[in-house]
Amino acid sequence: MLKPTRPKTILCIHDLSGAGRCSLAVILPVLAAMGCQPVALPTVVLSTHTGGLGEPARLDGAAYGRAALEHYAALGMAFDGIYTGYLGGTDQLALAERAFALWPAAYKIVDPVMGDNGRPYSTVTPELCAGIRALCQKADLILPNYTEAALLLQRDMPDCAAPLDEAAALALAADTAALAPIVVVTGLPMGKYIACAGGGRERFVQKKLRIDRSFPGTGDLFGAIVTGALMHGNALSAAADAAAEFVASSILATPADADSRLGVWFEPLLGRLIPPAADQL
Ligand code: PXL
Repeated sequence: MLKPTRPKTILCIHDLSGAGRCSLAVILPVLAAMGCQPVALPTVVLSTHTGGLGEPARLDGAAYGRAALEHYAALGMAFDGIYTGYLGGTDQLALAERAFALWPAAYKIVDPVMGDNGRPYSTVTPELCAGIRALCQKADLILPNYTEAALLLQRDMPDCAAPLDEAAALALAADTAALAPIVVVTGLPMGKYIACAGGGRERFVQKKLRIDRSFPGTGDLFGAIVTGALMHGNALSAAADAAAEFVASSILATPADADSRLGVWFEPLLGRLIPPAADQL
């Protein structure tokens, strides 16, 4: 019997939305299924995400998060990765900055959650946007969607209905990679395909047949799988391909009459993410 290796430990700094299948509610099960140990640091606890389910009940996590980080540091915990997402405000942004300072050797993944479909989220102020841009500059990998790439580059909001060609997708990824060593830009419209593009050390465009249904939380699903796959030593393009495939399968597994505000039905597919046991390789 081989001795088990310590699971990769990833500090996850995102909101916890109870209903609606996004952020930590998606990231924790995905990373655990992939054999990683996620450590949750909720930036804010919400009854639901903010995408069309009314005004959520809200518990601010900033003071809790500051104390939790100091506790983990006092315990001498080490993190292989730090993965940040929805931050809610500048107090929550400070949690991500503090974590980066406490664990400089961790692999840092920033999903600059700020908007979608050509519009910033209502909670995103110019100050928060500037802070998230600065956080990206401290990251190893950033995962903006098409809208967020434009926000990071201080460009006009994109027309998400106007198709990009491959050269434009690669150019956008390369421009965004000025902020961090590697980048994957997601949600790029390419005619009947939807694509993600890698920039920086790896350059690629991956197209998936477009499924014209939109759900909250698919960016979190994508980011969690990329994170888990990279932690296992996969190349970025392979990680992005696996993530895009799982997101597409989860959308297809969601009945057409399901309430799209509640996200994709990924739970029955989680088993696909479980790595083979070392003695079965
Ligand atoms: O998945 C993005 C996301 C995360 N967290 C919260 C959100 C959203 C998108 O709407 O509202 C709270």
